[in-house]
Amino acid sequence: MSGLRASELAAIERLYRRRVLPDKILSVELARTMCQLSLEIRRPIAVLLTRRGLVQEILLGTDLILSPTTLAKFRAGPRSLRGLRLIRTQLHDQPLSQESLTDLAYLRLDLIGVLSVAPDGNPGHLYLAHLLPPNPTGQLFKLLKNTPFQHCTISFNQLIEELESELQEARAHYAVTDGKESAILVSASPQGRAEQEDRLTELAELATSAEVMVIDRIAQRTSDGHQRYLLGSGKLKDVLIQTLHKGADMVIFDQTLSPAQSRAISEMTDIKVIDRTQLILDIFARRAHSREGKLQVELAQMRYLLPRLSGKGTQLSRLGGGIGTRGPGETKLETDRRRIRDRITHLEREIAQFARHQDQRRSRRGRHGLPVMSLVGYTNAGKSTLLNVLTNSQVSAQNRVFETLDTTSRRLRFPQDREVIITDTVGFIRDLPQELVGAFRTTLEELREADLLLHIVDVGAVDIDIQITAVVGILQDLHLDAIPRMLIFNKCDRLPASQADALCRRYQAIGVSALHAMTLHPLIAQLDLRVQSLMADRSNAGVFLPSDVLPLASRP
Ligand SMILES: Nc1nc2c(ncn2[C@@H]2O[C@H](COP(=O)(O)OP(=O)(O)OP(=O)(O)O)[C@@H](O)[C@H]2O)c(=O)[nH]1
Ligand SMILES: [Mg+2]
Repeated sequence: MSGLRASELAAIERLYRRRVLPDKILSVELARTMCQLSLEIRRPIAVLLTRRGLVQEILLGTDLILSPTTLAKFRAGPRSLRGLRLIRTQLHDQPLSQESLTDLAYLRLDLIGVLSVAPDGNPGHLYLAHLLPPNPTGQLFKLLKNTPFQHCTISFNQLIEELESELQEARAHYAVTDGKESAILVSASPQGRAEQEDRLTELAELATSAEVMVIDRIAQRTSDGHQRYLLGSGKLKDVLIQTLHKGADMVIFDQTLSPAQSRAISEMTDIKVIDRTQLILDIFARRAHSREGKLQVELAQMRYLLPRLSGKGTQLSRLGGGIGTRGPGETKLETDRRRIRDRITHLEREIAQFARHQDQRRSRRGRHGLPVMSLVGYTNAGKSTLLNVLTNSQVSAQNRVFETLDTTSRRLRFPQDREVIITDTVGFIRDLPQELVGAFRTTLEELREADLLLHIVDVGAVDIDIQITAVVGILQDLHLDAIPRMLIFNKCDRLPASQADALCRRYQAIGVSALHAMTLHPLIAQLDLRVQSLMADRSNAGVFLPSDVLPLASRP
């Protein structure tokens, strides 16, 4: 409030003492004083009024940034209004600006109004707008007919009551989410349209896998990835407005939000905003069944959270329950950095113990001398389905990403009693969050034991090159690229036979359809050949080979 005299400041401060009756938008006295003061200081003055008619905040100028106290005290959800209205004076008589309407929508104010100051310092015209419930025309707000202030007869409490009940009704019609959380997906990157769309499709699969209903997707091309909010503040407001208007519970960004960006966004809105990594962590938290898996997910969540703590502890509670905060970490969200660090150390220790046991398990298995073949590949490629059909097992296989988290090993017996161990592991995804690669290192350590990696690809996926490259990249990161690999194109039934054949030839892959056991013969024959040569190599190297393998009944 620079450049003002002490007397002017005192007069402005006194506005806090004013009360407005519940059925009035603004009292005559308050309107008069605001207009006179405004003329005196040659600046707009705005008051934020509560439903009880108290002045919550006074703002000078036209920028509207609510204080953290106000944001925390008056919350707005997608289906409710904030319970605050803003009335601002203006020295020139003009309709509500686009900026004001944006503020109305993204802050979900009860009402926004501008009151023109007449040249004699009296209240002039009053321009008003309020939000609309979701409607077929997609209109966000309604502009009320402007009137001279003294002729304004609108009863505020009646208006707001009607509006609230319309919002409730519209909610029943529009947001049919079966009690699920719902989200708007946003990609903000310099990538081209097609690539962004592909990625949004994958993000939608991830959301579905986390049981989040996708209400809309927004692709925004940005030139610079290092913005304060990941995308421009105007565009971010747009996204938040859409989210609220369509009744979504949260925004999910395809790009990773830096800790600074997460904080900046959470200061601007109380809508839940998460990123792809948090979504993936959430899915992992849902799917982790084994004790080790749970520890690994919790470790990843803690590592992700640590730099995002503001130190105030309030940032975390902003996230609320549900997506992005689910899982073993849930009860610890209120704890401070120190306790999270302690927890991380503890988890690391426990996981290291598991890793030692796993080594022992592996060496026991190693004694049988059976070759190990590990299924690797993009998530949802059909790895578990293939393991099931090859080994007559019942590992869970479903049409949703990250179905498998825990490693499973089964025996596969070929004719002439040759046997191998086949292991199924967690699927890969492009840009696998670093937190997860680190946390799943022990699970992925299993792959180190493999004599052969069976790289399973969903041949019907729109972007098989991207998926293959992502998997190969992760194998390189894990230093597993020296292990021989066999490329297997699964789900050939999804393409016309000629097209599937052509793709298999082009990539030198073996085509199968795990859903149709008959199609597996060429693969089994190939695997048998590889096993024979593996065994031959081993016996040449003097490795012990069991002449007669364990009976199938003792499958692990
Ligand atoms: N059309 C068709 N669908 C298949 C085939 N193989 C698997 N599927 C389906 O693909 C979906 C994913 O299969 P999963 O075996 O769970 O895939 P996964 O690679 O183990 O996936 P994650 O564990 O999530 O990494 C399931 O709905 C399967 O029924 C196939 O040959 N053809
Ligand atoms: Mg699986």
